[in-house]
Amino acid sequence: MKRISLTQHLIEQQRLHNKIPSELRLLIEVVGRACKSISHAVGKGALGEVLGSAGSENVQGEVQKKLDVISNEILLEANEWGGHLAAMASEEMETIHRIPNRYPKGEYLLMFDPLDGSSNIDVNVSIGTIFSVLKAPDGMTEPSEKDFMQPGTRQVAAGYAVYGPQTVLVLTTGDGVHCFTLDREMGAWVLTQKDIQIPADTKEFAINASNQRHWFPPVKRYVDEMLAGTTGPRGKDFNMRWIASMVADVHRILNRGGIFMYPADAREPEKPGKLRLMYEANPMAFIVEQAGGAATDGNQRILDIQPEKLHQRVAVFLGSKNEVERVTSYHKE
Ligand code: AHM
Ligand code: MG
Repeated sequence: MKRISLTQHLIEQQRLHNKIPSELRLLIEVVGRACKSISHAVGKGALGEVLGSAGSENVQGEVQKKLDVISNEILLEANEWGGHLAAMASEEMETIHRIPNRYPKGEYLLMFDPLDGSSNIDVNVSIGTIFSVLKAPDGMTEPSEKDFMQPGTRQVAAGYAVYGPQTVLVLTTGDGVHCFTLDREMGAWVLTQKDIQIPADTKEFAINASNQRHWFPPVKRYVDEMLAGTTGPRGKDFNMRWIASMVADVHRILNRGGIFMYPADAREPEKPGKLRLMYEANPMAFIVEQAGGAATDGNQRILDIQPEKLHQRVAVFLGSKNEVERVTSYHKE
């Protein structure tokens, strides 16, 4: 098998479509390199003394794990000095991180969830990194939070890494979705799947069913109909999977279809859903749409949402197109 590295893939894409400016390529490669370091730290587990709580809370009041903090630092340090970024924002930091004055600045904005699936860190279940790239608005001088307030349609790249049995990097620059597997001996990302497509139909769904009593009627109806099996309105049996790491659930859906849901519910109407628009929903929606799937918040396309806050939460329905369209239509009835 001819091995194509991440660098070669990006350079060829750049030649073919003239779509990936060299600064963006550098940025993606730096994020890829940071993900290798995170993968290494994750892989050490107890031997690296990286498990357990860091004894701090993030801006959302969630207890930070040591690996949340380590991963955040790895991404910040890797991306500071390359000259390709104007600023970064992270799920783990209250405000944006400007590039220090000692380094040159570039025209991109990087957002990330450094370690998604925190509840799985200490139990050796797949976790990952999610990232999203925007262009800084024209004429921006000193970056501020409002420069990040761009809808997901403006993303120029998005991706995620999964630290699981294999470490993989899934990437889109708006030209399909491609997957790279980390060759641990060589320390290289090798292209292993090109142009991933999500089947439009599925018999598999993912939702945290422990929240069922809080769901709103459209979600209740949609899940009840699936659970009714062959004699119900859907006329077929559905299987359920919930890993509690969005990266791993989305990765399964990219590979064999399915629908992933983290709905808003009746508990905190002013805080829709659990997942964050900028670090989780937007990048995953971009990837899923590029793979032929769909992503909505129940009412509108996630990528069309105009963000208002850096840490804004949003309801998420994404995956196989026909299923996402169905549950979205139930919200509109
Ligand atoms: P995190 O970024 O703090 O890890 O939270 C996001 C995660 C997602 O990866 C996953 O889909 C969801 O939270 C799981 O939530 P729950 O604990 O309700 O199952
Ligand atoms: Mg997360």
